Amino acid sequence: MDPNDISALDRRFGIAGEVVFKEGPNGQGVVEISNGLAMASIALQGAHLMSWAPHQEELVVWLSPRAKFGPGESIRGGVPVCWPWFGPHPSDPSLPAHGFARAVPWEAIEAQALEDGSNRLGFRLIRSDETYAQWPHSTPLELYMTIGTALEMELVTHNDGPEPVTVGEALHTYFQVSDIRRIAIHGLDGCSYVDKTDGGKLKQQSGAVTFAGETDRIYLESAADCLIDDPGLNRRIRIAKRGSRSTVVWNPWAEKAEALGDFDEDGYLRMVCVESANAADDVATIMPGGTHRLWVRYTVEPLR
Ligand code: TA6
Repeated sequence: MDPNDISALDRRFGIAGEVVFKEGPNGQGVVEISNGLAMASIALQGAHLMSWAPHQEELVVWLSPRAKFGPGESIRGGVPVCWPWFGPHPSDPSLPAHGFARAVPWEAIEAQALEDGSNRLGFRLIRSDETYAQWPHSTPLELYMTIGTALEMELVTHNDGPEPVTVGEALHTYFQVSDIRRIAIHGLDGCSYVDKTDGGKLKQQSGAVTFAGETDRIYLESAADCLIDDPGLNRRIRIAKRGSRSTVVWNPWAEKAEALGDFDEDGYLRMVCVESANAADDVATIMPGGTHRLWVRYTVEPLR
């Protein structure tokens, strides 16, 4: 099936009244989900979840109103898939930061209505000569999402090649918050982290993470749930994960957000990235014939 034939995709995978494949504002393929539990939208490029909210809840995943769309563009916000490396390429600075997965087309491979009223969708990255030139390994990549009162995502890497491969990856999730200056992130107390705003120095977290300026940290050996406590929205976002040994926390603050050019006015105040990753020394090595799964579940609770 032509992955760009939106009407054919909708005939094959659409679920009447719940899951619709359609053309987005810039002609790119999008999937819109609205079931009895939640809403979500997904760009086919990068299998990029752009928004999610359980019904009666403020948006949980933040998308910049100035996000750019189009072939090769990375969408500011949502859940960019960073793969098969995280951050700059380890040896070739000419290659795109965070890998190519978020910038290339993916194909829909599954759409289901589950008994609990949620929808499960599956996508597979479409390989090309260009991506093989950057990554000459046979490593099929799939992303599965379950859209309900929780959002579950699972990034699945298969190693179909004859040699072990080492993958850096992240679900680079932008969470919507009332005001970055008022939130606190729990679950990282005592973890070592690489401080990318201080020359990559290794430091140790003490207590909750709070924000008063540009923050860009890779927490190592961090497996516990993270909690984003947001008094402004009177909610706690719980981030549970498996298959991820590092957690990245990022807010660009005003100057960097302005320089990036796709944040709206003061947009940096309304987002925080908490990324479930395998980055820095925590990269994942997959043996021939093996499979690596990075799984997350996001839920929203009232702030006690
Ligand atoms: O995950 C944090 C980070 O690596 C930051 O250093 C910043 O570069 C951010 O990702 C956004 O990167 P992008 O390539 O999406 O602009």
